[in-house]
Amino acid sequence: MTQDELKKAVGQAAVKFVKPDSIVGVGTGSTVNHFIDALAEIKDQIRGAVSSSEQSTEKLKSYGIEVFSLNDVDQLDVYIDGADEITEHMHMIKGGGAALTREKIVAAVAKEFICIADDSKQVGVLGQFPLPVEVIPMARSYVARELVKLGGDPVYRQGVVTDNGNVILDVHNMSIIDPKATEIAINAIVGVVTNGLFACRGADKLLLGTSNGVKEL
Ligand code: ABF
Repeated sequence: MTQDELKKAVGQAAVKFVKPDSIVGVGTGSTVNHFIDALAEIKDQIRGAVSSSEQSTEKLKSYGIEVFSLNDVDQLDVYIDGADEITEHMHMIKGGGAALTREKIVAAVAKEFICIADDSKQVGVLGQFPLPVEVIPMARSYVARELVKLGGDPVYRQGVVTDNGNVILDVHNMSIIDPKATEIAINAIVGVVTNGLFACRGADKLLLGTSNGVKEL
């Protein structure tokens, strides 16, 4: 099976975790796009969605799925989202799609975070994928210097402005032995909005697309 077929399989499998008459937390990326396609098939069974990006909002609305403001929702039963890397401990690197801040906000509100990913995303140690860090534009150079002190090689993601009007530094060669400690240390740098480590709040369940079918971990 191709990677996209694996992504489609997990996107479809995630629908069974959507509760009737609920508002669903929806992530961002190509795997999530398959989930949205599948969600559209049962749109009459849900109240709507809270979205983690303008990209997902546009797709949800194109299917006639109501998109709610997170401020109008007390809590979410489930948040469905992809990842760039995920470990056996359910720690992730996310943000390849530049949506990491809103993804982390919606994930924080959800009772259950279900990650959907093809098996190429499963890693032993995080960091092969450059770690995205969302930064207030005026602080970009200062944050880059601070990230170097932490042992990383930050690269400015040219031409990308996030939905929140910020910029992204992709940090290469980070030794992420303790994901929670690294997440906290990067967030402590003044000017950092969010970083793409989802370890303090990791996934609760992983639907992994493999050539032998979808594994629930
Ligand atoms: C999104 O899913 C991002 O956080 C992450 O970068 C992306 C993975 O992209 P894809 O599903 O397209 O492989 O949540």
